[in-house]
Amino acid sequence: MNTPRDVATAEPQTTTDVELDFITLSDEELEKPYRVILQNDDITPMEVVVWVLEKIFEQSFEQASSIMLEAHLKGHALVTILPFKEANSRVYSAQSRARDLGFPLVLFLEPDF
Ligand code: TYC
Repeated sequence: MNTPRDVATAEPQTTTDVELDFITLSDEELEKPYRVILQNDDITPMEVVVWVLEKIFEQSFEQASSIMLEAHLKGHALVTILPFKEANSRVYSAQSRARDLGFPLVLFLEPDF
């Protein structure tokens, strides 16, 4: 039997395998337009999604609410279309803001070409 002391000093019983995919984009691809897609989840509050869209994607409250509702109802929604670097940086900022508040909001990119 483990005493509490044994438990506290035991090695972790689980391991985590992380898979990373790296993609390389040419200069030409970096200039091309990418769709920023908002993904629904069951946890992030609606008002947090709207706030993130307003702050990071400079959407009006009406636009942000409509995009959030479309994602909520259909699973995902188009937020905006931007060149790769700008799109990627906004996705990073939006997800960071959501993480800071403790929510798992996800946005992703799709080539629009
Ligand atoms: N489905 C979430 C809820 O009911 C709200 C939500 C909407 C979350 C859109 C993410 O992209 C999203 N609280």
